[in-house]
Amino acid sequence: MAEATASATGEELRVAVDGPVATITLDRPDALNALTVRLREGLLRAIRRADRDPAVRAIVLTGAGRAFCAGQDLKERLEPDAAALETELRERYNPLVLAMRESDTPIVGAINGVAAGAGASLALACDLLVIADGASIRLAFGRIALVPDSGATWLLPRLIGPSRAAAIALLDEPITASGAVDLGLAVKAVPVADVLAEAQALAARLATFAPRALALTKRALHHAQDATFTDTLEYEAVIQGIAGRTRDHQEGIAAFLEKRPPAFTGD
Ligand code: LHQ
Repeated sequence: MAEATASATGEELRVAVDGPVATITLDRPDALNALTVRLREGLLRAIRRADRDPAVRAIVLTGAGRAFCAGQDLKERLEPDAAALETELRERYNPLVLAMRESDTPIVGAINGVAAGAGASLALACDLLVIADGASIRLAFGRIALVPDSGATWLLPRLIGPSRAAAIALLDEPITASGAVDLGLAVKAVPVADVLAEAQALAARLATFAPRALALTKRALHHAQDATFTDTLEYEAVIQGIAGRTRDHQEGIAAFLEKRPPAFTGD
């Protein structure tokens, strides 16, 4: 496994690439991987870099230690030069969750422990989640008199339905691991010792599919959330045309007819 440790450059995260899977680990375990300016900027760079790398076909996002991510580093908020919340969101959080949503490379969240505040938003912005049995997803904004942000007010109602999202957001109810599976937020809940390996296995499975088709599928699913049925049919026609012109589509048909597994190259 090739390990590139970004902490040498002060990014407070680690990136390890194993074949087609890049694992990004938030690495401030003593502060439950709370997000500093440095960590947010490092994470944005790491996601963009992995997404641009044609050898990387799936990304896993996880946290070091007992938490996934406790959201904004609240101590940093007390520093005299801390930016206004709206500036922080516009300049640092929003680009991060947008990069995750717009990443052509699918992102699997390995939710190893608590995901709170903006950490919950990061979890919601992943394409697939595997969650550890004792972990939880908590909006956690109520306790500090803030509002769910970083996409949570858009993502949560679409992922689990508006009335359940309202109950969770207004009452600041934690979503347990089994709750996350029941709500359809997580693919599975597993013992904490297995969560990273399970997420990496899921990522490796994603990596066997044609990357262009996966990227287009992700785009189509996102597009459909705001489109009419008629618009969606047209969008599907357009992107199916694009997918149909790839070499990987030809390879898929050839492999089917030759009764062998396809070897997709991304072309
Ligand atoms: C932390 C943090 C933390 C610093 C634990 N910061 N140190 C906000 C503003 C700006 C713009 C954008 O939008 C946002 C979005 C947000 O993310 S707001 C929400 C921020 N996050 C929170 O409010 C969660 C705060 N943390 C907690 O509620 C608890 O720590 C949870 C429920 C996550 C875990 O509880 P415990 O397992 O009991 O752990 P703990 O509370 O004892 O924390 C362990 C250590 O981690 C502790 O440090 P210490 O030196 O005492 O051992 C905490 O101070 C530190 N830590 N979260 N966000």
